[in-house]
Amino acid sequence: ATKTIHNITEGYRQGKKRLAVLVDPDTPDSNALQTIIKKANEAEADFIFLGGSLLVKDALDECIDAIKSMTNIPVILFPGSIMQISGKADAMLFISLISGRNPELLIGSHVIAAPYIRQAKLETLATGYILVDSGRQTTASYMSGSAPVPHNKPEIAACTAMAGEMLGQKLIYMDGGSGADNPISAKMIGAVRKSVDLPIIIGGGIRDAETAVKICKAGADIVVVGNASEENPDLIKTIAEAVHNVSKP
Ligand code: 1GP
Repeated sequence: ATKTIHNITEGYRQGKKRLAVLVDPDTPDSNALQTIIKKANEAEADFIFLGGSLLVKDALDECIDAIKSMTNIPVILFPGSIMQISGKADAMLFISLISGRNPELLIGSHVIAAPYIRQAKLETLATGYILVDSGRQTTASYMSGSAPVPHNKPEIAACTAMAGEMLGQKLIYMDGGSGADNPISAKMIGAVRKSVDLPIIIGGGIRDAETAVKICKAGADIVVVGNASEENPDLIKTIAEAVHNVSKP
């Protein structure tokens, strides 16, 4: 299956700016989940990313079933570990932590997961994942045991993304980590935008439309909003409209 990668790549080629709402499968109750998905529908959000660094698999399958019963928005797994794979999703970010030097997260986990993914007939989106220092230690940087790219070193991010593209990654995801104090700088996004011909996903600490627009204008193709969508689901619509407006003629 190659449906989702076509969707993302075509969007990028056409200069479309898109919003991914990040849902934590550990979302405490089904009311909270329902509200987020309802708002994502109303906002015409483009993707639901599903993941969290600490969840368990049963909760994941249930969560996908629940989401699928409420929306047609594609559900893309954003796995924090090999426990977070399910054939019920439309696709999965097959993440290589290229900012890190931890072999398990560059290739080890992928080898373990590969036969399972094949069996589940799950579409994989080869993603060069770059963690960026965002002012505080995030779950992602702690759990991955890797040093993030310093916030003020756009050239390191650019060279990392370039190497990712040369290695055959299809997407670049730069992440400040969930709950980042500072979203990734426009300067760093711009440097990466100039260095690769790939769709760029940006997330971490985006809490308002203004920031999302700035990030799109700097070169992001997909903006990911997690914490803010959970804390204030009404923001989903505001941010989606702002993001979509950037690409309207
Ligand atoms: C985290 O990119 C995501 O991996 C989103 O971060 O929860 O801060 O929006 P937030």
